[in-house]
Amino acid sequence: MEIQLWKQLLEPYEIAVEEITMKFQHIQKQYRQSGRYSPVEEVHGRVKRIASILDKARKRNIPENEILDHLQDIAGIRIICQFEEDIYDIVELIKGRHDMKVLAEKDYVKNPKPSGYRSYHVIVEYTVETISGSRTIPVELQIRTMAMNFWSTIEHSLQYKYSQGIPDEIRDRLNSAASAILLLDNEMSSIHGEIMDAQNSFTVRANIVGDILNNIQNLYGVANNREVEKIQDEFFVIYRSGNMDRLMQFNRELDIIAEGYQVQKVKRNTEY
Ligand code: 0O2
Repeated sequence: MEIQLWKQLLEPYEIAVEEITMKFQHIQKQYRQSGRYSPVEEVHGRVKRIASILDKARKRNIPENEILDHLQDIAGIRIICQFEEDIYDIVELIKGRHDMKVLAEKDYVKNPKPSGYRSYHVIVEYTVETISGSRTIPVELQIRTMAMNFWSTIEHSLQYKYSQGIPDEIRDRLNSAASAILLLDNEMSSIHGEIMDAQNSFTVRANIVGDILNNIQNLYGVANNREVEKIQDEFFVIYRSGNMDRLMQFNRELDIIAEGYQVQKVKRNTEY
């Protein structure tokens, strides 16, 4: 099949990868904007390269004209999270969506592959609108922790390097690295609550500071400069004190002042 034709056939997969990646980025943004911990830490997407598609099809004896019917990971999304628990929250989140239907799932977290590979795979059916109409295609979502991702990225590149098979000595080291990763994930899970509390209070604080700075900036256009400078100085004193209650109280008072001038926070700063 010509490369040009392949490119055309892969267009719906490109659209699906772009859309789903963006949707998960929005989920992360929504969590963070509302000051909540996001189970989604990072999202990456890719369409399998034509050479890899042909390679996989050849290994499985799939005729070229049937490849798209048999390969379910041509469109792939990787969702990275911090804790093993997050993986299962994300799986539930996927199952609750109306824009994707779960076709299959494989839990390599609870049942690791003999290689030591751990990750949760969900195959969903997803519909995209193209200029030639709707196309429903499978998309593979791989959900894993940062630690699992680290291991599998290294192991994957070694698979490429040693196309005839990873030497035993390196395989042994990969196995002990896999055990260390498992231990790391378990350790992190055991202090899950502590870490989440710290991250949540960081996000809440960042949102409040963002709101205050926004209000101060907006007040500069309408209020007396001396008055705004006074507010700003007061803010810096409270900010440096690190007292969260005072910061929240100051934010509420400033909201009332800004409301008086009708310049109340136009835009919340969501950066973190
Ligand atoms: P790429 O380059 O990432 O796209 P099979 O591939 O035959 O084992 P199946 O049914 O295609 O099985 O799906 P499975 O087992 O769920 O694995 C699909 C994808 O998971 C692989 O795609 C890898 O991305 C990842 N994966 C599975 N096993 C391993 C492993 O042992 N090590 C690493 N690093 N990744 C793994 P591709 O097409 O193999 O590769």
